[in-house]
Formats: sequence, C-alpha cells, structure tokens
Amino acid sequence: MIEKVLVANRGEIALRVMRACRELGIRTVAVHSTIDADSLHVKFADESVCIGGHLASDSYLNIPRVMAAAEISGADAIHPGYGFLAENAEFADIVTSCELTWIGPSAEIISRMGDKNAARMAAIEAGVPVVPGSEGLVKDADEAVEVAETIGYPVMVKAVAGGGGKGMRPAFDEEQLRSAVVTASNEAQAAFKNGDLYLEKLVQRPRHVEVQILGDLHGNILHLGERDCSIQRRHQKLIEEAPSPAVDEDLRRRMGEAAVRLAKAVDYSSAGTIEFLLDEDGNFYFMEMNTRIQVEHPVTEMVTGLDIVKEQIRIASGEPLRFRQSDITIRGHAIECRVNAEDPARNFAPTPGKIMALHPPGGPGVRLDTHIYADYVVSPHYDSLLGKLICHGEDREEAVARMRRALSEMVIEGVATSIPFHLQVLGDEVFQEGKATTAYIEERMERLKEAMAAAEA
Ligand code: MV4
Repeated sequence: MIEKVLVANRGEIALRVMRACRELGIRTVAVHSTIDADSLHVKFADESVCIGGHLASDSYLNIPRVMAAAEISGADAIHPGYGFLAENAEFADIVTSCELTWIGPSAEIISRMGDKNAARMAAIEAGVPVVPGSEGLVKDADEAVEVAETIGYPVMVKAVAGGGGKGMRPAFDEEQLRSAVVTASNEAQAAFKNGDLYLEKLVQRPRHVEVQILGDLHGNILHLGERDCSIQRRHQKLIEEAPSPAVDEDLRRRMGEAAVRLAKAVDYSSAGTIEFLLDEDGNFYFMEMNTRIQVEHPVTEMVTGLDIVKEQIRIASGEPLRFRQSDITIRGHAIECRVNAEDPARNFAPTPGKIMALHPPGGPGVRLDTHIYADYVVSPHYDSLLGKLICHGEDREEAVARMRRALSEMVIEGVATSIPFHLQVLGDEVFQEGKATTAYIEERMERLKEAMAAAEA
C-alpha cells in the first residue's frame, strides 16, 4: 500500500500525478526549487520541500536532495513524471535500495532500453520488425561503409546512447557516411559520454507512431492503441493524436501485438511506450522504447477512458491489471496541442515572462492540463511548456473542430505562445486530410508562417 508519494517534478505533470494520487486517497509531497516556491505544484501538494536553487542540477536533477526530501517527509513512493530523473536508472535503483516504491519500470529495464542498440537487439529477439541495419555496433567508418554497401544507401547513423535526435546523421553516399560517422560519434561522445554507433537504412518521410502499453508486476501486459506524433520540430512534438489517421484496425492489432511481444520479452512493468516509424507503404519498424509516462499520454486516456497515472500507481503497489486486452476499446478521436511559451513567428524562440491574463477554454470534450495562472512568471530556466490542450470528439472531424474552437477561446496575455501556430495547422488541408509526416514542419512552415501573419493583420 502506497500512502504518500513524493513527486520529483514540476509543472503540469507534477499536478497530473498529484490529481491521480488524490483520487486514490494518497498524500503527496512536492519538491521545488527556490524560484518555484509560488508554483501550483507546491500549492497542490499536501506538503512541500524546497530542495535547492533554480538550476535543475541543484534541485530537480539532484538525487541526494530529492532523496533527503523523501526521507524527511516520510514519503513511501516516488513518481518521477517525465524529463528530469524519469529515465535515470541510477535514481530508480537508489529509490528501490532505500526501500521506497519506484513508480515506474525497474532500473534494469530503464538502463537496457536506454541503450538503443540493446533495445534494437531485444526487438529482433522478440520478432518485432526493425529497420535493416548493422548487426550490433559499427566500430569505424570503413565498417559503416561495408554495412551501407550491403543494405544500400541512404542510411542513418545512430548513437547507441542517442535521444532527441542527438548523435543521428543521414548519409546518401560514402562521402557523407564517412563524415556522418565522425560528427555523430563526436556529438554523442559530448552529449552522452558514449560515442558508439550503429547503422540503419534511412526511412524517408516516415510517420512517428507509438504504442502505449501497461504491464503489471504479475506478467500481464496489454496495449492501449497508438498515438501519431508526426508533427514535430527538431524532435520536439507539437501535436499528437489518437488514433493515428494512418493506422487501420488490422495495422493497429499488428503494431499492438508487436509492442506487447517486446514488452513481454523484456518483462516490462508500469506504463511504457514503444516507438515505431511507419513508412509510406504501411510498414512499421521499432525505433525505441520510452520507459516513462509521456507528455502526450492524455490523448490515449481520452480515447480509452483510462487514467494511465492511476494505473501506474496501482501497478507499483503490486495490484494486477483489472482488465484484459479485449476490455480495451478505442472510442472516438483525441488531439493534443502543446501550448508553449514560444513565438512561432520568430523560429519558436522562447518567450519567458509574466502571464498577465489567462482565459482557459472549456465546454464538451475539452481538457486543459496546465500549471499556469494569471500573474504566474514563466521562468527561462525550465522548458517552455505552458500546458496541453486536449480535445476529444466522436470522430477526427469533430475533434479537429473542437480543437479549433477551444484554441480560439483560449487567451494567454503577457507572453507569445504557440496558439497561432496550432490554429494554422488545424486549418491546413494536409493536416485535415491526416497526411502529415515527420517532414510536415519542414515542408509546410513557410506557408504556415504566411498564414499566421495574414491572420494577425
Ligand atoms: C530514423 C529516421 C529515419 N530512418 N531512423 C528520430 C529520433 C529517434 N526516435 C529516431 N528518429 C528517426 N529515426 C531511420 N532508420 C528518422 C527519424 C526521425 C524522426 C523520427 C520520429 C519523429 C521525428 C523524426 C524527425 C526526424 C528524424
């Protein structure tokens, strides 16, 4: 039995976790940095502990201070949210060693899936399709060229420790490949202290489709369908939806079964996501596994009716899943727009500052997960997410109409936001037809920019 959860995070996800705890009758502890003393996650919690200065390394990323806060507050479990320490295997290990309940997958799984080559090998082992590529690591440019000549150009060089697009380089010929091996390895060495690389064939204009799974501590694993997260900019997702307009019932079943096969093979527990690339011919390939609750989890909640964070807590408490795969049904369609303190007209430059006025949207099928309020100061020290607007409809057309309606109701004054960008995407025919790939922003941004300028005039 979990009685008190320390939430090792801030912002909207800290509120999201505390809401789940409250519904389950569990007390909550907030940790915060000095500049977050007035933040909503501190007010939402039953108690709070200031753990350090504004730098994440002094507070939200500082393991000894988070552990000290757990100790003095008497918390018996820790939820890491996303980002910060969520996929830090050492932290998960320390939490467990201190006999606290870690609300997430085991440290071993976090560590194994954090190695992208090991994750790829696990997928192959489980019979889950991967993009053709090297068998394990490539040790130098000569070996990379050898592999590329067998699988054919173009190829993608990837860092085993990669993430967020870092340490990843496409190459269309031998010359590009030789330079890609050097730049990808150096970048990965600098970012992750690990320059090891592997090679895959390049999938051009793919969609990013990911499958949400839940696994309990008794070996039961099921999937909650997919999310389409193709609308990204520099590996930052901007809009997500469930189900994917590119996935039919048969593909959904096959991708879901593949995700569950992999999760079973690695004995996964808690909520997790299996990320796939979907090519233009409808083939899907395993990319990586995310061992955390994700920003975009609400679209899955809206179409399944489940509370994924509550399920994570029940799982961590040792409860078996209360449903089977056949109990999971996808109802209607949900879309999430990430509302960021960024100016889409100025290359999405961050716009920290004070929120001078806020009018949240509402009405049927509308959910707003946010930590902001009038007079809240958006700090330049943390990510620029102000909130997530999620709209549900009986079908995609209704969800789109609701989102456009809700976005136009929403007022945030004081800082420029990504709302004007979202309004243009939602009105764009490529998006409306469900045809956006991961190349969408690159291919469409000029038009969207012009449309934003025209709308403002
Ligand atoms: C790829 C790819 C094309 N071919 N792998 C980006 C981050 C990581 N999750 C995997 N990524 C990609 N891997 C092969 N073999 C293209 C991407 C990619 C991408 C993937 C998902 C969403 C947006 C993307 C943007 C650029 C590249």
